[in-house]
Amino acid sequence: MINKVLTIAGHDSTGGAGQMADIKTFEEYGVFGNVCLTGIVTLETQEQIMPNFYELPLSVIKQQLKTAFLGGNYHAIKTGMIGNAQTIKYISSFLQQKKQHNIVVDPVMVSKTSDQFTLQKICEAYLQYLIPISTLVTPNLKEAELLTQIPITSIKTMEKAAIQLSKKGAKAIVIKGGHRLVGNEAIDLFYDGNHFSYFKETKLTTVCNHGAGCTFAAAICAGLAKQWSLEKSIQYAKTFTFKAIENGFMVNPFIGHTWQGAYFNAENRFNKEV
Ligand code: PXL
Repeated sequence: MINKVLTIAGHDSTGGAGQMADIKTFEEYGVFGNVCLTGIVTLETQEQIMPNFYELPLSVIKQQLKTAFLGGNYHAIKTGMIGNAQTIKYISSFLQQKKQHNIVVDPVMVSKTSDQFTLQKICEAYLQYLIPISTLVTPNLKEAELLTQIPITSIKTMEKAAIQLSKKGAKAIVIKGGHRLVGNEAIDLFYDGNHFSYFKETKLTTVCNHGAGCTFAAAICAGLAKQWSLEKSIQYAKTFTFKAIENGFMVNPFIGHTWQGAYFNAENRFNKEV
Protein backbone atom coordinates (compact mmCIF):
# COMPACT_ATOMS: atom_id res chain seq x y z
CA MET A 1 0.00 0.00 0.00
CA ILE A 2 1.22 3.50 -0.80
CA ASN A 3 0.36 5.94 1.94
CA LYS A 4 -0.89 9.42 1.03
CA VAL A 5 0.27 12.79 2.30
CA LEU A 6 -0.89 16.31 1.55
CA THR A 7 1.06 19.51 1.93
CA ILE A 8 -0.81 22.80 2.16
CA ALA A 9 2.00 25.16 1.21
CA GLY A 10 3.38 27.80 -1.09
CA HIS A 11 5.46 27.39 -4.23
CA ASP A 12 9.03 28.71 -4.11
CA SER A 13 9.91 29.63 -7.69
CA THR A 14 13.61 29.06 -7.04
CA GLY A 15 12.75 25.37 -6.57
CA GLY A 16 14.13 25.07 -3.07
CA ALA A 17 11.61 25.45 -0.26
CA GLY A 18 7.85 25.17 0.18
CA GLN A 19 5.83 22.55 -1.67
CA MET A 20 8.83 21.64 -3.86
CA ALA A 21 10.89 20.58 -0.85
CA ASP A 22 7.86 18.77 0.54
CA ILE A 23 7.01 16.79 -2.59
CA LYS A 24 10.67 15.83 -3.20
CA THR A 25 10.90 14.63 0.40
CA PHE A 26 7.65 12.66 0.19
CA GLU A 27 8.89 10.95 -2.96
CA GLU A 28 12.14 9.88 -1.27
CA TYR A 29 10.15 8.47 1.65
CA GLY A 30 7.96 6.48 -0.73
CA VAL A 31 4.69 8.14 0.17
CA PHE A 32 2.26 9.60 -2.36
CA GLY A 33 2.37 13.39 -2.14
CA ASN A 34 -0.32 15.88 -3.07
CA VAL A 35 -0.30 19.69 -2.82
CA CYS A 36 -2.85 22.32 -1.95
CA LEU A 37 -1.14 25.49 -3.12
CA THR A 38 -1.55 28.65 -1.04
CA GLY A 39 0.45 31.02 -3.25
CA ILE A 40 3.65 31.59 -5.17
CA VAL A 41 6.94 33.07 -3.94
CA THR A 42 9.18 34.90 -6.43
CA LEU A 43 12.39 36.84 -5.96
CA GLU A 44 11.53 40.36 -6.96
CA THR A 45 14.95 41.90 -7.47
CA GLN A 46 18.22 40.13 -7.94
CA GLU A 47 20.18 42.66 -5.89
CA GLN A 48 18.08 42.57 -2.76
CA ILE A 49 16.77 39.02 -3.05
CA MET A 50 13.43 40.21 -1.77
CA PRO A 51 10.85 37.44 -1.80
CA ASN A 52 7.31 38.32 -2.75
CA PHE A 53 4.29 36.15 -2.02
CA TYR A 54 1.44 36.08 -4.52
CA GLU A 55 -1.40 34.67 -2.52
CA LEU A 56 -4.10 32.53 -4.09
CA PRO A 57 -7.67 33.58 -3.30
CA LEU A 58 -9.28 31.65 -0.44
CA SER A 59 -11.97 30.40 -2.87
CA VAL A 60 -9.26 28.61 -4.91
CA ILE A 61 -7.70 27.10 -1.77
CA LYS A 62 -11.17 25.85 -0.74
CA GLN A 63 -11.69 24.19 -4.14
CA GLN A 64 -8.27 22.56 -4.01
CA LEU A 65 -8.94 21.12 -0.55
CA LYS A 66 -12.33 19.79 -1.64
CA THR A 67 -10.73 18.11 -4.66
CA ALA A 68 -7.72 16.84 -2.73
CA PHE A 69 -10.03 15.06 -0.26
CA LEU A 70 -12.18 13.37 -2.93
CA GLY A 71 -10.31 10.16 -2.16
CA GLY A 72 -10.75 10.51 1.60
CA ASN A 73 -8.37 11.50 4.37
CA TYR A 74 -4.56 11.45 4.24
CA HIS A 75 -2.21 9.38 6.36
CA ALA A 76 -0.59 12.69 7.33
CA ILE A 77 -0.83 16.38 6.44
CA LYS A 78 1.69 19.20 6.53
CA THR A 79 1.01 22.91 6.46
CA GLY A 80 3.63 25.43 5.35
CA MET A 81 3.39 29.03 4.19
CA ILE A 82 -0.10 30.44 4.61
CA GLY A 83 -0.53 34.11 3.78
CA ASN A 84 -3.18 35.31 6.17
CA ALA A 85 -5.18 34.63 9.31
CA GLN A 86 -8.48 33.97 7.51
CA THR A 87 -6.95 31.14 5.45
CA ILE A 88 -5.35 29.60 8.56
CA LYS A 89 -8.78 29.63 10.24
CA TYR A 90 -10.44 28.03 7.21
CA ILE A 91 -7.83 25.27 6.88
CA SER A 92 -8.24 24.45 10.56
CA SER A 93 -12.03 24.17 10.35
CA PHE A 94 -11.77 22.07 7.16
CA LEU A 95 -9.33 19.60 8.71
CA GLN A 96 -11.42 19.37 11.88
CA GLN A 97 -14.57 18.73 9.88
CA LYS A 98 -12.73 15.90 8.06
CA LYS A 99 -11.45 14.53 11.39
CA GLN A 100 -7.97 14.52 9.86
CA HIS A 101 -5.19 13.24 12.15
CA ASN A 102 -1.38 13.45 11.92
CA ILE A 103 -1.12 17.16 11.19
CA VAL A 104 2.37 18.72 11.14
CA VAL A 105 2.18 22.51 11.32
CA ASP A 106 5.30 24.31 10.12
CA PRO A 107 4.39 27.88 11.09
CA VAL A 108 6.18 29.63 8.24
CA MET A 109 5.83 33.38 8.50
CA VAL A 110 5.45 35.06 5.12
CA SER A 111 8.57 37.09 4.48
CA LYS A 112 7.39 40.08 2.46
CA THR A 113 4.19 40.74 4.39
CA SER A 114 6.25 41.15 7.50
CA ASP A 115 4.48 44.28 8.64
CA GLN A 116 3.86 43.88 12.35
CA PHE A 117 0.08 43.88 12.10
CA THR A 118 -0.14 41.04 9.56
CA LEU A 119 2.48 38.99 11.40
CA GLN A 120 0.62 39.40 14.67
CA LYS A 121 -2.66 38.31 13.09
CA ILE A 122 -0.96 35.28 11.54
CA CYS A 123 0.61 34.33 14.89
CA GLU A 124 -2.73 34.68 16.67
CA ALA A 125 -4.44 32.52 14.04
CA TYR A 126 -1.76 29.82 14.34
CA LEU A 127 -2.13 29.81 18.12
CA GLN A 128 -5.91 29.86 18.08
CA TYR A 129 -6.76 27.57 15.17
CA LEU A 130 -3.97 25.42 13.74
CA ILE A 131 -1.56 24.68 16.58
CA PRO A 132 -4.26 23.20 18.88
CA ILE A 133 -5.30 20.65 16.21
CA SER A 134 -1.73 19.75 15.25
CA THR A 135 0.15 16.57 16.14
CA LEU A 136 3.37 18.57 16.03
CA VAL A 137 4.37 22.18 15.47
CA THR A 138 7.86 22.87 14.06
CA PRO A 139 8.86 26.54 14.41
CA ASN A 140 12.41 27.68 13.79
CA LEU A 141 13.94 30.01 16.37
CA LYS A 142 12.55 33.14 14.77
CA GLU A 143 9.06 31.71 14.41
CA ALA A 144 9.13 30.44 18.01
CA GLU A 145 10.09 33.96 19.12
CA LEU A 146 7.24 35.47 17.14
CA LEU A 147 4.72 32.96 18.50
CA THR A 148 5.81 33.32 22.14
CA GLN A 149 7.38 36.80 22.34
CA ILE A 150 10.30 35.12 24.15
CA PRO A 151 13.76 36.10 22.84
CA ILE A 152 15.62 32.81 22.24
CA THR A 153 19.38 32.71 22.66
CA SER A 154 19.99 29.41 24.47
CA ILE A 155 18.64 25.93 25.16
CA LYS A 156 17.05 27.29 28.35
CA THR A 157 15.08 29.93 26.45
CA MET A 158 14.15 27.35 23.80
CA GLU A 159 12.68 25.23 26.60
CA LYS A 160 10.79 28.23 27.96
CA ALA A 161 9.28 28.92 24.53
CA ALA A 162 8.34 25.23 24.10
CA ILE A 163 6.59 25.21 27.49
CA GLN A 164 4.64 28.31 26.53
CA LEU A 165 3.56 26.78 23.19
CA SER A 166 2.53 23.64 25.05
CA LYS A 167 0.43 25.71 27.47
CA LYS A 168 -1.22 27.36 24.46
CA GLY A 169 -2.41 23.96 23.22
CA ALA A 170 0.43 22.44 21.18
CA LYS A 171 0.50 18.65 21.78
CA ALA A 172 4.13 18.39 20.73
CA ILE A 173 6.73 20.89 19.62
CA VAL A 174 10.06 20.77 17.84
CA ILE A 175 11.94 24.05 17.90
CA LYS A 176 14.50 23.99 15.10
CA GLY A 177 17.64 25.50 16.55
CA GLY A 178 19.39 25.07 13.22
CA HIS A 179 22.41 27.22 12.47
CA ARG A 180 21.10 30.24 14.38
CA LEU A 181 21.98 29.07 17.88
CA VAL A 182 25.59 29.64 18.92
CA GLY A 183 27.87 26.60 19.26
CA ASN A 184 28.97 23.90 16.85
CA GLU A 185 25.91 21.68 17.09
CA ALA A 186 22.54 22.07 15.36
CA ILE A 187 20.18 21.30 18.22
CA ASP A 188 16.46 20.74 17.83
CA LEU A 189 14.40 20.65 20.97
CA PHE A 190 11.42 18.31 21.33
CA TYR A 191 8.76 18.76 23.99
CA ASP A 192 5.53 16.82 24.41
CA GLY A 193 4.22 18.59 27.48
CA ASN A 194 5.98 16.10 29.77
CA HIS A 195 9.56 15.72 28.76
CA PHE A 196 12.25 17.27 26.61
CA SER A 197 14.45 15.48 24.09
CA TYR A 198 17.32 16.99 22.19
CA PHE A 199 18.16 16.04 18.61
CA LYS A 200 21.73 16.98 17.80
CA GLU A 201 23.80 17.03 14.61
CA THR A 202 27.12 18.66 13.84
CA LYS A 203 26.46 22.14 12.51
CA LEU A 204 27.39 22.32 8.83
CA THR A 205 29.24 25.41 7.66
CA THR A 206 27.32 25.86 4.43
CA VAL A 207 25.10 28.50 2.91
CA CYS A 208 23.25 25.81 0.97
CA ASN A 209 20.47 25.27 3.47
CA HIS A 210 17.51 26.86 1.72
CA GLY A 211 14.52 24.57 2.15
CA ALA A 212 15.97 22.75 5.15
CA GLY A 213 13.11 23.70 7.49
CA CYS A 214 10.46 22.58 4.99
CA THR A 215 12.36 19.36 4.28
CA PHE A 216 12.61 18.54 8.00
CA ALA A 217 8.88 19.07 8.65
CA ALA A 218 7.94 17.20 5.43
CA ALA A 219 10.16 14.28 6.45
CA ILE A 220 8.46 14.10 9.86
CA CYS A 221 5.08 14.19 8.11
CA ALA A 222 6.14 11.35 5.79
CA GLY A 223 7.37 9.33 8.79
CA LEU A 224 4.00 9.78 10.52
CA ALA A 225 2.27 8.69 7.30
CA LYS A 226 4.30 5.48 7.51
CA GLN A 227 2.83 5.03 11.01
CA TRP A 228 6.18 5.63 12.72
CA SER A 229 6.17 7.12 16.20
CA LEU A 230 6.68 10.85 16.53
CA GLU A 231 10.17 10.42 18.02
CA LYS A 232 11.26 8.00 15.30
CA SER A 233 9.85 10.32 12.62
CA ILE A 234 11.82 13.24 14.07
CA GLN A 235 15.03 11.23 14.41
CA TYR A 236 14.94 10.06 10.79
CA ALA A 237 13.92 13.52 9.57
CA LYS A 238 16.96 14.97 11.27
CA THR A 239 19.33 12.57 9.49
CA PHE A 240 17.51 12.96 6.16
CA THR A 241 17.73 16.77 6.40
CA PHE A 242 21.38 16.68 7.49
CA LYS A 243 22.21 14.74 4.30
CA ALA A 244 20.14 17.17 2.23
CA ILE A 245 22.07 20.15 3.63
CA GLU A 246 25.42 18.38 3.39
CA ASN A 247 24.81 17.83 -0.34
CA GLY A 248 23.22 21.21 -0.97
CA PHE A 249 24.35 23.31 -3.92
CA MET A 250 23.99 26.78 -5.43
CA VAL A 251 20.96 26.57 -7.71
CA ASN A 252 21.36 30.22 -8.71
CA PRO A 253 24.01 32.82 -7.80
CA PHE A 254 22.01 33.95 -4.77
CA ILE A 255 20.68 30.91 -2.95
CA GLY A 256 22.03 27.47 -2.09
CA HIS A 257 19.43 24.72 -1.96
CA THR A 258 19.17 21.53 0.00
CA TRP A 259 19.12 18.31 -2.06
CA GLN A 260 16.41 15.94 -0.87
CA GLY A 261 17.73 13.14 -3.06
CA ALA A 262 20.97 12.93 -1.06
CA TYR A 263 19.88 10.35 1.54
CA PHE A 264 19.25 7.69 -1.11
CA ASN A 265 21.70 9.02 -3.73
CA ALA A 266 18.86 9.73 -6.14
CA GLU A 267 21.27 11.28 -8.64
CA ASN A 268 22.70 7.80 -9.27
CA ARG A 269 19.40 5.97 -9.46
CA PHE A 270 19.40 5.24 -13.20
CA ASN A 271 23.16 4.96 -13.64
CA LYS A 272 23.42 1.21 -13.95
CA GLU A 273 20.65 1.03 -16.55
CA VAL A 274 21.87 3.77 -18.88
O1 PXL B 1 11.54 28.08 4.06
C1 PXL B 1 10.33 28.69 4.24
C2 PXL B 1 9.51 28.77 2.99
C3 PXL B 1 8.31 28.09 2.95
N1 PXL B 1 7.52 28.12 1.86
C4 PXL B 1 7.85 28.82 0.76
C5 PXL B 1 9.06 29.53 0.73
C6 PXL B 1 9.90 29.51 1.87
C7 PXL B 1 11.17 30.23 1.86
O2 PXL B 1 11.61 30.77 0.89
O3 PXL B 1 9.40 30.21 -0.38
C8 PXL B 1 6.94 28.82 -0.41
